[in-house]
Amino acid sequence: MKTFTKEEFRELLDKKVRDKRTKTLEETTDKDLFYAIASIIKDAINEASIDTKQRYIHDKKRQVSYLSMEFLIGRLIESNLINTGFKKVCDEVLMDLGRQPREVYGEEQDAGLGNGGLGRLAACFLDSIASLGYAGHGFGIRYRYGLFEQRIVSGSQIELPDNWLREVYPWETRKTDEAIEVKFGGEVDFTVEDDQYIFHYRDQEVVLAVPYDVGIAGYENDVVNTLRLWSAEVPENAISPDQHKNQLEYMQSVEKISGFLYPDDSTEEGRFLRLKQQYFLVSSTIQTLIRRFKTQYDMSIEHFHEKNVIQINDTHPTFGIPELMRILMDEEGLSWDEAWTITTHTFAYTNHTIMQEALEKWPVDMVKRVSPRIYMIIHEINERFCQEVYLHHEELRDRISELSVISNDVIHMSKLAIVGSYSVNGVAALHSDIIKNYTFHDFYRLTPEKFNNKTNGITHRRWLMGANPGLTELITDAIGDHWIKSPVELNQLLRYQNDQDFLERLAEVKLQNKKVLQDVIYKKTGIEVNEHSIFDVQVKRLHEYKRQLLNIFHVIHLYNEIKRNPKLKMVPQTFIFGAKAAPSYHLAKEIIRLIHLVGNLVNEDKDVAGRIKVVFLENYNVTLAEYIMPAAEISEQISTASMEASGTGNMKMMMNGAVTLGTMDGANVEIAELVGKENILIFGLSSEEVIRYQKEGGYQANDLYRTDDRLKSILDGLKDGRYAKGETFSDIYYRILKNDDPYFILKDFTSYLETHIKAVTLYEDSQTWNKMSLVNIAQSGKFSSDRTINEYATDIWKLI
Ligand code: DL6
Repeated sequence: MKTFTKEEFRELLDKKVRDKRTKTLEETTDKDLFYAIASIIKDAINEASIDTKQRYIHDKKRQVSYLSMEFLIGRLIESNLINTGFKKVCDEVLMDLGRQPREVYGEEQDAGLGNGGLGRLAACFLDSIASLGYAGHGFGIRYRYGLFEQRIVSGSQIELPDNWLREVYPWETRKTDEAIEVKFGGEVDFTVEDDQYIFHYRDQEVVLAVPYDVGIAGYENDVVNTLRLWSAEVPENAISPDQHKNQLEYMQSVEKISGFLYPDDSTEEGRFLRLKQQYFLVSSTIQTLIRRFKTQYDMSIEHFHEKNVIQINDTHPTFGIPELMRILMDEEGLSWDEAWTITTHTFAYTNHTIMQEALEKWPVDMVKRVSPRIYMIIHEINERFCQEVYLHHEELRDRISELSVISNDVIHMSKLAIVGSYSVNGVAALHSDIIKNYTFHDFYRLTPEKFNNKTNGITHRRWLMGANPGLTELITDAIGDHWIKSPVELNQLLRYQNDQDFLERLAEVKLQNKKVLQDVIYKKTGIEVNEHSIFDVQVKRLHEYKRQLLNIFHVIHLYNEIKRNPKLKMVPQTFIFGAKAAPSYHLAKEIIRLIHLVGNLVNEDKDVAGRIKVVFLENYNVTLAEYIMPAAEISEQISTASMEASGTGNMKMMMNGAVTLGTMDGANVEIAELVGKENILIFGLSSEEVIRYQKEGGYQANDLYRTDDRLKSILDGLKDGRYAKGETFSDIYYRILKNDDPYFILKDFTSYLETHIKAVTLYEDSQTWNKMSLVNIAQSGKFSSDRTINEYATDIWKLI
C-alpha cells in the first residue's frame, strides 16, 4: 500500500476536506476530519481490493466463506489505519493541527451488528484472515438497527434502537449490480421426466438482497478481503403479492428482514422474522458463491467444494446446507447423491454453546412457511441419515430417536449442522471435550473424525496495538517488533520477570490506562473512582451462567463487613460492570437493577469511605471495551464451570496484563495451563463436579442458606428491601432458593471469597503482582486470532 510523508498526508487531507466537506482544514470539525480520513483510507483499500480479487481469480484460489448472523465490528478507523500503515502519520498530522486523534476517531459510530462474543469473534477472524493473506470473506446481514442501545433509568435497563446508519457509513460500497433474488414461501410440486424429478415453484415472495461490501484490510500486506452485508429490498416494479397488504405495508414487511439484529424472539412473529433472516443470508450468499464459481473457475459444478469451504458460525446459517442441495439439484440438475457429496465436503460447523436453551430448534411448520422446498430437503436428509444409522451402525440403533434431526415436529439445527458438515469444532479444549463426551456424544461415536477443537482468539492488532499504545511501545522497546507478526514471541517478555525497572514501567502504563478509564467513568456516570484502587472488571453479556450475581453478592458481603466493623482495613477496590441483558430476559434485567441499586448504596454510604466502589457502565460495546481492557487488573471470568464455551474477554484482559480470577471453564483452562497456577486465581467447582451434580439433580441450596450467616444475610436483603429504600428482588431470591441454585452461586461462594482475599494480598505486594501481570501478557500470544485462523486454515479449510 502507498506510504505517505507527513506533508503528503496533510495535503491529501486538505484536498479531501475541501472536496467532501467544502471546508478548509482550519474550519473542520472532528467529524469532518473523520470522514476525510476514512475517505483516504477507503481509496487505498479499494485499490488493494481490486488487486486482491484479481489475484485470487488468476490463481483460482480455494476460498473460505465465513457465514455469520453477527459481525460485531465496532469502529473501523483505527484498525484500518493500523493495517494500512497510515496510523503514525495520521496521528502526527492531526496533532500538528492541534487535534486529539482519539477524539477524531471517536466520531465513528460503532457498528454493533452482534450480541457479544460470537459476533466479535467473527470480526476478529476477518482481521486475521486478511492479515495472514488467506482468501476468505465474511457474509452477514446489514441490519438497519444493530444491537440496542442500553439506557439505565432508575437502575433498570431500557432499550433504544441503535440507529448506527443515521449518517453515511463510510466503509461500505453498495453493489446494486450484484443483487440477488431470494424467494420465500409459495408452493412446490414436482413432475417426473426421464426418471428425474423436476420441481416447480409457485407463488413465491421475491425479495431482493442488495450487497454492501466493506473492505477488510490485512496488516501491512496489501490484502483486502470483503465483508458482504446483505440488505433486503423490494425488487423494482414488484407489487405486493398479498392482496391484504398495500404497497407501503409490503415494502415495510420486506425491509423488516434486514431491519433489526435479533428481532424480538419472545413473539411468534419475531421468531418467524428471525428464521426469514437466516434463510435470506444463506440463500443470497450461496447463490453468489455458485455464480462466482461458474464465472471465475473454469470447472464444472461438481468441483464446487474443491474451491469453496463454508464455515458456519454456530447453527444460525445451517439452512445453507439444504439451500446448497436445492440449488445443486433443482437448478444445476445434479442427483441427490452428487449434491450431497458436494454439500458435505463444503460445510464446516462451529458450535459456540452447550446450553440446551441456546441450541437452536425450529418448528417444522415455520420452516415450511419460509420455504417448503427447504423443508422437503431437510426431511429427506434426515430420512436417509436415520436409515444409514439403522443399516450400518447397529451399535447406535437404539439411539436413532436421539440422533434424528427432526423430532416431535421440531428441527434440531445442531444435528442438521453435524450431519451436513465435514467438520464440527468447539471453541476451547474443554468445550470441545464436553461436546464429544456429552452434548453430541452419539454423533461423535458415529463420525469421530469430524470433531475437533479450535480455541478462540482475538486480534492483537485491535486489542493490544490499537487499544493500548502505551503497552505496545513498552513491549516493542524491550523485545523489538517481531511479536506483531508472530504474537507467540510475546513470550520473550518472560526475560523481564525479575527486572524491577521494567515491572515498574509496566505498572506505570497500567496506571495511565486506569486514569483514562477513570475519566471515562466520571464523564459517563459522575462517579469518582480512585485510580489506586484495584480495578476489578466483569464485562460481558448478562446471563445467569456468567454469574454477575456471584460478583455482586461478594460486593454485598464486603459492604456488610464494613458495616459490621467500620474501621476495617481494606485495600480499596473498584468493581466495574458492563453488560446488556436480552430485552425479554427478566432475571438478567433484575440482576442489572440489583447491581445498580447496590452500587448506589455502597457508593453513597459514608461508612464505606471509598473503600469499595461499584460502577456499572451503560451501553457496553466494542469501543467502551477498548477503554476498559487496558485498565483492568482483575479479570472476572466466573461462569459456572462447563457452561462458558470459551470466553474471549478473558483473552483481551490477559493480553493487557490483567490477572484472571475465574473458574476452570472455557479458555480459562488454557490460560491457567500457560501462566501456571501462581499467575492465575482459580476457584470453585470443576466442570466434572458441576456435570455430576446436574446428573444427580442438583444440590441443596437451602442447606447453605440456613447454615451460612453471610449468605443468609445477603439473600434476606433481596427480600427485605434493605439495598434500595424498600425495593426488593424476590425473583432472584426464589430463583436461588426454590430452583436449587442452578448456577451453583451459593456453592461456589466461599471459595470465591477466599480467592478474592488471596488476590488482594497478592496485589498489596506490587512486585509480585506486576510480575503476574507480565507473565500473563507474555503468555497471551497463543490467544491471538492469528493462531486460531492458521489452525482453521490448515486443519479445516485446507487453504494451504
Ligand atoms: O465463541 C465465541 C463465544 C464464546 O467465547 C462464548 O463463551 C460463548 O458463550 C459464545 N456463544 C454464543 C452462543 N450463542 N448462540 N447461539 O454466543 O461464543
